[in-house]
Amino acid sequence: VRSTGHSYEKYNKWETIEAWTQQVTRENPGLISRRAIGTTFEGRTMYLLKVGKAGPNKPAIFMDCGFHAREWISPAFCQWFVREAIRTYGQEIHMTELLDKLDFYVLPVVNIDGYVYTWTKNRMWRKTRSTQAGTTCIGTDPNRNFDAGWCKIGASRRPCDETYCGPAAESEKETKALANFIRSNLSSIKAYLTIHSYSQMMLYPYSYDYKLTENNAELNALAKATIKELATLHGTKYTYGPGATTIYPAAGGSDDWAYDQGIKYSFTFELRDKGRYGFALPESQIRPTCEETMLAIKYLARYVLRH
Ligand code: ING
Ligand code: ZN
Repeated sequence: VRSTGHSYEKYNKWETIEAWTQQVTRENPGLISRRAIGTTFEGRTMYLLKVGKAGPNKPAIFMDCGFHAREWISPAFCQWFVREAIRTYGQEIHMTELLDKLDFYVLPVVNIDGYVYTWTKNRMWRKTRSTQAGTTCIGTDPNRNFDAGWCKIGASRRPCDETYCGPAAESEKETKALANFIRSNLSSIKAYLTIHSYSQMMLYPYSYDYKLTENNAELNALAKATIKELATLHGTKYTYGPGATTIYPAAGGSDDWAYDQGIKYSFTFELRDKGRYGFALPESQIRPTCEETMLAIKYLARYVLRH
């Protein structure tokens, strides 16, 4: 018999994560606040946590998890991050400085409907669960649905495909809510981080084109240093580079869109592993994966704070 309670070292179902967002906020009022930024196609509430010590005009880092339903290690990492933030604030100098000087916006699960579906019907579901007239196929790929070279490459216009870009950019309630939040907070958001799995990569724009960003040299150096830091804990090897040449060309991704909004530090993380377990990463790997990823995110955040 499995407990229904929340655990940072297990994969938690959505209702458990939802209850956790409320509890962790209640228990840490000086460090966490929670707001709803929208609702999903099936009517679930998208909760966003703001993690940081209150202060005027703080810069912010936005991080989301759970774009793709089957990438369960991703929401597990967002939960782990919040726990580590509250556990180590006032104890560990770097986390203390980070939370004193900036805010982290953490969206624990973007594609909640899809995530629920992976728990109830199909563990390997990727897309949202939206329906539309004219097809019986369900779902849009949320990471092909942003207005960044929308559907021009590495995405499909066929609703039955896994990389369906949707009927229009931001057609999904979930991507629209995320984009609206970022547009409304552009003056404070200095970095955009989106957590996926798997393949152990740190990607930056562009994926929708082979062109390089204006700050490509800086992003390359920062990614190199960040994955070096990640590897110090368990020796986990990451590759890094622009999405189009490092993983594959793919338009409509959130990192490219955030970058083109003016957020100069925009990264997609592809967490463990490299394919042995793939999306079905065992729960025994939640701790080591989250620990090493914490090092990477903290390193990146300190860099952003200094720049
Ligand atoms: N990988 C990403 C995907 O959406 C990606 C890779 C990153 C594409 C950034 C576009 C932009 O296909 C996974 N595993 O989802
Ligand atoms: Zn993904």
